[in-house]
Amino acid sequence: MNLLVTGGAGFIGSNFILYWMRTHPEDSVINFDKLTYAGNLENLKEIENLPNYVFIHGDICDTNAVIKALADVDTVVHFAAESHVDRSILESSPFIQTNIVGTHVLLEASLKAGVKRFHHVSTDEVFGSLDIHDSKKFTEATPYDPRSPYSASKASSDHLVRAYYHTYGLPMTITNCSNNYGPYQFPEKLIPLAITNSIEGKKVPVYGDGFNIRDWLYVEDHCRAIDLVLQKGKIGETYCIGGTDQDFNNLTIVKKILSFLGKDESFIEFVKDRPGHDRRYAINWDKIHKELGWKPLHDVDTWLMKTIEWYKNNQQWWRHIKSGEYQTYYKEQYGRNGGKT
Ligand code: NAD
Ligand code: TDX
Repeated sequence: MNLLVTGGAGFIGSNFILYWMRTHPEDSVINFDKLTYAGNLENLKEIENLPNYVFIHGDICDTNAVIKALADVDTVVHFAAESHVDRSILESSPFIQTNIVGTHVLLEASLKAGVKRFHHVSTDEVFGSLDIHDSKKFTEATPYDPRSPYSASKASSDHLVRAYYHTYGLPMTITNCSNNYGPYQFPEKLIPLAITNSIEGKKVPVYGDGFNIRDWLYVEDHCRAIDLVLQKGKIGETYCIGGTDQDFNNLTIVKKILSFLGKDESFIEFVKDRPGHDRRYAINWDKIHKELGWKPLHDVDTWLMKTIEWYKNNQQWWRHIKSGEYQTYYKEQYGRNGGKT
């Protein structure tokens, strides 16, 4: 396969490229990335000199650059996005631009280039919020009900991808997955923020009462799922991908991290809640399990410990990030006093 991976310098995209080069060494990969604050070519050091890997510094909103990049491509795997909910609340325009307009540019160009597969990476957040006392889970049939500028922009992109399939026959697949965690995740998201703050001896900010629930998916399990969808998934279909069978609220996840790092609960700091904070996400991943044989390789504790080990062993990677522009964002998001309640 000749793949174009958009957003390949970000967290999931770079894990996906590293995974792909390892498991499909005969394939070629073009990484097309704008290198926003979230893009980091450091993540790809170990493969950057391979003859079948090329990096293109480009914006998915730039039609000419996208058309040029697609010249010999048969498969597009679309990760590029603005991905952080809190940033979408502070300023939504880049989310509309990249996630909606950028996806549209990519769809048009992919259709014209005649790609054999357009795989769109989306999120469970498009389905809205479940009740914490409910046992219901999101499935491929759950109606869309996005509630943040981020999830609304991702929902729009999903609708566009489906429209290009139904109207023009673009051969697409979509995956809607839950919260990812693992190596190379930017320390603005809960798990890497909690791990790195704890290592630094800082408090971990927990929004609201900490009872919000997320479904946690280890990034390598996610990459394996996308691989299966590309190899065996049905054109036009959507697959939900989740990482757990059981609900874990944010407090439980943070307490696990603190305990694995030998810290006590005094490191938890309850801060002002996120506006419109979705209460619970939970994924029923029966379809991808039954149809494609996918399941997570390990449980959350095992993957969480592996993730913590990675952050302990790669401090230069995240300390460098946390010493830059990140500090301005952190102050704006958490306030001078840490946004305490
Ligand atoms: P990320 O923020 O770590 O990386 C995004 C990457 O996209 C960066 O490398 C950035 O430079 C690039 N990018 C941004 N705008 C671009 C543009 N206009 N043109 C080209 N490149 C651009 O994101 P992530 O966490 O790796 O998420 C990847 C995808 O997976 C996103 O589509 C996101 O919505 C989806 N997703 C993420 C999660 C999660 O938990 N992280 C869960 C579900 C779905
Ligand atoms: O400091 C924090 N304190 C806190 O309590 C942060 C950053 C988050 N939280 C809470 C909010 C959520 O309930 O933790 C939970 C997880 O938050 P994030 O890591 O910001 O992820 P979330 O908002 O759930 O969205 C993530 O999963 C779905 C990704 O950022 C999205 O890109 C993806 O689509």
